[in-house]
Amino acid sequence: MTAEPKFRINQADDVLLVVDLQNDFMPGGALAVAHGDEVVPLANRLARLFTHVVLTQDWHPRAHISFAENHAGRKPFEFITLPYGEQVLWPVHCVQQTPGAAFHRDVDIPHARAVIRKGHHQHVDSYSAFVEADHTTPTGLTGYLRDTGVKRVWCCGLATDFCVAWSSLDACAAGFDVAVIEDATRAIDLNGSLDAAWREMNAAGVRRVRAADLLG
Ligand code: VGL
Ligand code: ZN
Repeated sequence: MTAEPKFRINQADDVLLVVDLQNDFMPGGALAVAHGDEVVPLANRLARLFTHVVLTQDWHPRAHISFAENHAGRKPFEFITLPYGEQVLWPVHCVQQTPGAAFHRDVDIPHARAVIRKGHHQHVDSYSAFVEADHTTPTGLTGYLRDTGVKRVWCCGLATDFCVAWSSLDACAAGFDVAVIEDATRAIDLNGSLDAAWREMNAAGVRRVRAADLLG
C-alpha cells in the first residue's frame, strides 16, 4: 500500500524545476556527479505530478571562464578570484551543442514548458537558473515564473550543492516558496560544499523534502 502524499501539488501555483540532467554530469561524463543517473527516473516520475515543468541546461561556450583549461597553469577544482568573487575551475563540460551538454537519453518529460540555458556568457558562470554568478545578470526565469502565476518552486536534479542549491536560494530570494526534493538530487561535494549548501538552504527557509512526500 502506498502512503498518502504529504504535499499536494497545486497545478496553478507549483512548478517543478529539473536542474541539469545532462550527460556531462552523469557517470562517465566530463564533470561526473556520483550516481547522478539515479535521479533521472525519479525526476521523470515527479514530473508526471506537475503540469508545469521547467528544465535547465548548463550551456557554456568553449572559451568559458569556468574551465580550468582556459587559465594557463590551472587545474580543475582549483579556485580563482574573479571580479564577481570566487570561482571553482571545472573540467570542460556542457559545451554548447556537444553530446555532453545534451539531456540524458532517459529524460522523459515531454510536457516541459521551458528550457532555461545558463552559463552562456563567456566571462560569467551561472550555477543558478535565476541569476548569474555576478549576482546581477538575470536569466529571465524569475519573470517567466511570476508571469505564469507560479508561487511554489520544487527543485530536483544536479548538482545538489551547486546548481540546485544556488537556484533554490535565488528562488527564495525572489519570493517563491521553495522545496528541494533531496533524494531526487545528487551532489559534487567539493571540500564540504554539500553541508555548506544545506546550511545555507536551511537558513534561507528552503524546505527539504523527499520524493515520497509528493509521490506517496
Ligand atoms: C554545475 C558545476 C559547474 C551544476 C554546473 O550543474 O551543479 N556544477 N557547472
Ligand atoms: Zn557549468
